[in-house]
Amino acid sequence: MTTPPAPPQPCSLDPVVLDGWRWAPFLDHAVEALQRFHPVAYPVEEPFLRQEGATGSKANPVPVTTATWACSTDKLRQVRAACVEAGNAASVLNFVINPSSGFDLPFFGADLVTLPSGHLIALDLQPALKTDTQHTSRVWERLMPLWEHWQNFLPSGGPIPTEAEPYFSPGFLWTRLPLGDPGDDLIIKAVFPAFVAYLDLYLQLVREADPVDDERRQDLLAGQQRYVAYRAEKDPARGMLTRFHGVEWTESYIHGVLFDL
Ligand code: DBV
Repeated sequence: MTTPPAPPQPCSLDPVVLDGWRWAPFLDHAVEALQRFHPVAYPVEEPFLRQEGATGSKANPVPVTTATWACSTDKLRQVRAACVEAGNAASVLNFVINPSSGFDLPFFGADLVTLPSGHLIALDLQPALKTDTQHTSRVWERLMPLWEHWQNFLPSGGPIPTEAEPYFSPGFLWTRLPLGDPGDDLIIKAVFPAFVAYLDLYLQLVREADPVDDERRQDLLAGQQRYVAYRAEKDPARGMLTRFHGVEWTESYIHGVLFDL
């Protein structure tokens, strides 16, 4: 007797396919660039791999999909992309690389957000230990030329909350762009190449990173935990995700998947 083959299980490495999703080239690039690090699946429960919802009005509902891609590698504890497509209401890629605390590495963070009010772009190599020059100076010295080059093409996004200050680098690329012209063009000509350049530098740092001793690991872990707790507590997407998918799903997603250290 032969048992029928089990249906394929959804997996965090499955490609994210979202109709009309404007950030697809960014995630495709990142997934491709990660291949040489031999990514393995990162456990994500099924309701968070893909979740459908709705926004808009009863008379005019807009379908919403939120999908997750995630992996880990020997030096990266969790690499994850939160992907939201809701037609004219929202299109988002929030992409964070969480290094293992056994390596002296920053976080990679990208928040690429399109709302009816415009695009909001945040890109950074964020420190776990901002006041520790051993942790920051090697990174910032290579990051600042990229920031100086690419921020030039993009208007500043304006002030960020002072309480967020400990979690940003001086190379924080931050802009708000209008929908349509010239925003869409700047996404192709400046935001995409900046994303590629920041990720390139990050992955170069990953290649170069050597294991740290146990005392250093404890310090890095403490810094990472502060950062992740801050991001979970202040997640600017909480309101949007709650409208789309409800409070219970959203809180589990934020604490159990997106910021889970
Ligand atoms: N932001 C997230 C996650 C998102 C997400 C997990 C799943 O951390 C989306 C989606 N960010 C998102 C949305 C908004 C923002 C705003 C939907 C708009 C919220 C709104 O206007 O209703 C950078 N993101 C922001 C803001 C900042 C950041 C400073 C503006 C906040 C405000 O105006 O109140 N997010 C912040 C940051 C990183 C990041 C520095 C890392 C690079 O990911």
